[in-house]
Amino acid sequence: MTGFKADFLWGGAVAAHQLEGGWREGGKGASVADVMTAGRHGVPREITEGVIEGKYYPNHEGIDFYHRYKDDIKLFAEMGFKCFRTSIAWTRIFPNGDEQQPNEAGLQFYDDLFDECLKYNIEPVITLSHFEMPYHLVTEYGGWRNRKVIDFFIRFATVVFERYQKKVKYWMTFNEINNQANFHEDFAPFTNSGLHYKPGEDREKIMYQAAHYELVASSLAVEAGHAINPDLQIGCMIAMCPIYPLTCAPDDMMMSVRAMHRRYWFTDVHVRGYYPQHILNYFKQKAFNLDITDEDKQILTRGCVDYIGFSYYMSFATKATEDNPTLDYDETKSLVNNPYVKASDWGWQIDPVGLRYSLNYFYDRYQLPMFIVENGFGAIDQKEADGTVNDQYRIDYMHDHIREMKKAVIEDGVDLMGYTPWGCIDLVSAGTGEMKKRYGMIYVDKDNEGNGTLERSKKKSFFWYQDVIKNNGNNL
Ligand code: P53
Repeated sequence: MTGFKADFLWGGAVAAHQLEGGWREGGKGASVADVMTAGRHGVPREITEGVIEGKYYPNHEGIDFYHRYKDDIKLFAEMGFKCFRTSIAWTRIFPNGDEQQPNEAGLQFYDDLFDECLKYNIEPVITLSHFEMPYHLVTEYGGWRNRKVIDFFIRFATVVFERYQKKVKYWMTFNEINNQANFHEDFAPFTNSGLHYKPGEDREKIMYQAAHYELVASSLAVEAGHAINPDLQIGCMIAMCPIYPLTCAPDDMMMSVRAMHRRYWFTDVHVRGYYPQHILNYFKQKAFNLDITDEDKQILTRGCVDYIGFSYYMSFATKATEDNPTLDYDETKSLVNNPYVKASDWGWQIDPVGLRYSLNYFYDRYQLPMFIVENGFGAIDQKEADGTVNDQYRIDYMHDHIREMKKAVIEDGVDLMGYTPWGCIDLVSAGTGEMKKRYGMIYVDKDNEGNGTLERSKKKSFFWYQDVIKNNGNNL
């Protein structure tokens, strides 16, 4: 191997709720993203009981991609994209989630969107559930804590697999399914699983139950997708933030292993079709008594994923402490700063070598093709007087990460399908709801309060990435 494959999937990634807007158009229902206000670094987004008048919900308008997608895809084509990763908003297809029949206007929207991509030979890469489940499923069913949601999801998945099987080959089931390992905070359980905890509930147990139903649903979706069209490639999607030991003290190393267990067992189930023993022991130790039936276990073996999609932004570090003799991992308490790397303005530790490490971690375990479906640098951009944005820091970030992924391919021999940097066009941040945490290579004129013309312009990184794609990464 001397470089990336000839058909390497260079592109960009977004999610429906972060850019489409049009939250009430074409019959769309409200999703979990539609009841989240804007926060900022250190100030969580508020999850409101329904949409409350007078509050600002940044996802309602997004960057108005719903109306502007043709112009935006034209810019992606100009950059040379081979693929474009987005999600299908479940609420455009089943506005409440529990209907029997899909909403034709929503289906038509994605037909048009995919046709527009294909016009430029851009392959759509589609996530089924990216932090945007119908809000109705939260209020009426309690989100993924309820087994019934599996059926609703499978109905949705089957409808879109059937409808788009000739237009979309690459799919993923649940975006960053393992974010909810951070169940002490409200954000991840709500966005992953529609879990709105009541005071006093056993958050951890409910999270594991919800994740189990999602893993069963993912497996059923993979099985259904392959039955509809065996050519479909259906992957999982894991938020990969490797957790290093702070030192080589044996207990720190073991703490890192235990932390990785707790954040990445999801991948084992997706790939191998069964739970790893350590997590079963943990369930027993905690006396969780989860609803995992023999039939579920059967289902899990039948829908193993075709590839591993993952996001990579940063690495974490952890250490053993005296008040934690059992080396138990708690994501809100167990992470420490890594003194060897710098962090972004939002505290995300920048670690390109960690991407090479992650590719090796996955490939050593699973030997499946991998797809880096998110990577990027959330930063504050300054528009110059002449309208340009000199985002050299973003170029540096991507350059360094692509260099490391190239080493993983050429020297370590991992099987890598593609690379789609996150937020190829500026969009609403998932974690904070801000606009000013920008990832794009295309600038969008809109601020945190929702003001701006929504006009698009090319940043310096636009031309840099165009060149990378043209050279299939050989120029780096
Ligand atoms: P924002 C946490 C850790 C890693 C990735 O994130 C994460 C999160 C959640 O914030 O999310 C993914 O916008 C996610 C995207 C998101 C992107 O990373 O918080 O799949 O929806 O926008 C970047 O800076």
